Amino acid sequence: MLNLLSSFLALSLAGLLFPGVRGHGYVQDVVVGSTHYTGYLPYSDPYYNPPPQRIIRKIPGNGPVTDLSLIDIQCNGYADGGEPGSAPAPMFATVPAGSQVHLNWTTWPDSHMGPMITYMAKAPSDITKWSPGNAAVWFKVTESGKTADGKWAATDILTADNSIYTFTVPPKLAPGQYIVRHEIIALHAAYTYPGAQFYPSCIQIAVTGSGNALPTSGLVSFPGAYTPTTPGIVFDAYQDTGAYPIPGPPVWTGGS
Ligand SMILES: *[C@@H]1O[C@H](CO)[C@@H](O)[C@H](O)[C@H]1NC(C)=O
Ligand SMILES: [Cu+2]
Repeated sequence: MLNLLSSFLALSLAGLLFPGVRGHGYVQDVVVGSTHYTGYLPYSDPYYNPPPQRIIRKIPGNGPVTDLSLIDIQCNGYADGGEPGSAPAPMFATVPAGSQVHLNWTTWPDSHMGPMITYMAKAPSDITKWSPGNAAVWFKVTESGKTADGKWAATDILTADNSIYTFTVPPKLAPGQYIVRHEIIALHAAYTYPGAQFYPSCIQIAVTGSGNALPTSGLVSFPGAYTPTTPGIVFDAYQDTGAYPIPGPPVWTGGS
């Protein structure tokens, strides 16, 4: 009882002091090997002059995108000063093919169950100047939805892993510059469309190595890859205790 009361008080206090912190989230840190790259921090970075140099494309805040037709669905960026969404960031991380990338999410709310999905797109030129727009350039490298015993990638597994999501860059992936588009789709209101909440994050990396694998077909665009009728976009996470169909194309396995 005392415990309950004190956690209730702590939560209410946190809600009063940090009203923006209670819901939603974003990737706040990227770890490759022993190197940390702070993510784009939407509540402090814009107030620095000059702004800190990041490897993650800027986002407006910790909230979701819900309209699948907008460019915002690509990187949680919006058309801004003539930029067609997903304004490039000035830096990138160097990642050897086959190595792990750890994405540190802000504390994810328990209520926001859903899948975690990661795509990549190879930049045809300097990644710090490239925006894919509506081009079909994305391939899926990993996905996790709901396990057979009902555990969601977010929040169950993410929280058990201290809010760190880890994926491996395909070992045979051709070297070059890539955008990693990583997202959580929160399904707590996805029983209708619009309803599902998309939290994409675009991380700029340079992949090194001697691989030469690259998908040549099945590439998708954002917006475009998901529509209101794509399986998994409308899903009643409370009533439907069956398997969850993760939206988007199959995972590309040609680089493993
Ligand atoms: C995730 O990032 C936060 C903020 O920088 C930090 O406090 C926390 O220790 C990081 N978590 C891990 C497991 O590295
Ligand atoms: Cu939310």
